[in-house]
Amino acid sequence: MGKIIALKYGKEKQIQPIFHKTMSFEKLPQSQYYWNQCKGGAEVTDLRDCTDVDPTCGSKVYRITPIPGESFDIFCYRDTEQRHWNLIHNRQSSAVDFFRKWTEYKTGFGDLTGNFWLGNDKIYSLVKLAPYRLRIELEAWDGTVGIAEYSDFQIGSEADNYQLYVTGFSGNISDAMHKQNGEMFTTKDRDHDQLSNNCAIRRHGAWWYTSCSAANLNGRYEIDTGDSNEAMAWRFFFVNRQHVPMKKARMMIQRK
Ligand SMILES: [Ca+2]
Repeated sequence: MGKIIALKYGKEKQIQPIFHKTMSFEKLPQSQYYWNQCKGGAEVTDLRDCTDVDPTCGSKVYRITPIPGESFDIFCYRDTEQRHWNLIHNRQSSAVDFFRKWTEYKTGFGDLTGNFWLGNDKIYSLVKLAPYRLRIELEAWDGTVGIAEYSDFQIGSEADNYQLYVTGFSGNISDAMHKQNGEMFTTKDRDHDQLSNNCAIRRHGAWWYTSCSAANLNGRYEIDTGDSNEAMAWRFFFVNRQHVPMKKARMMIQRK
């Protein structure tokens, strides 16, 4: 399972997804989440995550239980192929400030139906016990839409500083997450990046920075008036543009 990632800094790191497959999801306790209403008013119970939401059910907030004893609300997004995704990040305006500290990225912040970060602990609860894929949808200020999908996505626990494992790119834009693979999460108050300074401060965000990033989706919400190191940006979204500020961005994961 181990994967050796050759970095540019003259060393190698071993990136290893850890799946604890000993737990059984068939043993989840009976759900009493009356707000998990679907088409026709039918109750959706025992939702492990959005992947299990019936295709006829719409996009909205559901209560899920990815791990027995760990339940939380999440926005389940149904795509054009009627597949539901766990939305872990969404940005569509400047209404929510994303330049926040470690504990806020740990627990999550914002509005699940608007701008938000789900929370690193919750993302870890989702990916801890099963393999997931990641999909990133972006929209530039001129309306151009970009999709980046990764067939394998995982993060570590807080003890591992939520180390990122992401690979298997496909899509119609550049692979800007590649540089972040294997990195730990850095915020303005917790520096785990490769730079002598703090990349979260330099990029006005929080991310799996190297020194620093090709994608910066928690950066400042800015109108595209040119490349910006601090913006919510994606490198080479447009050819020959280094850090292209995005108008919309969202990240979602789905169990495989
Ligand atoms: Ca640093």
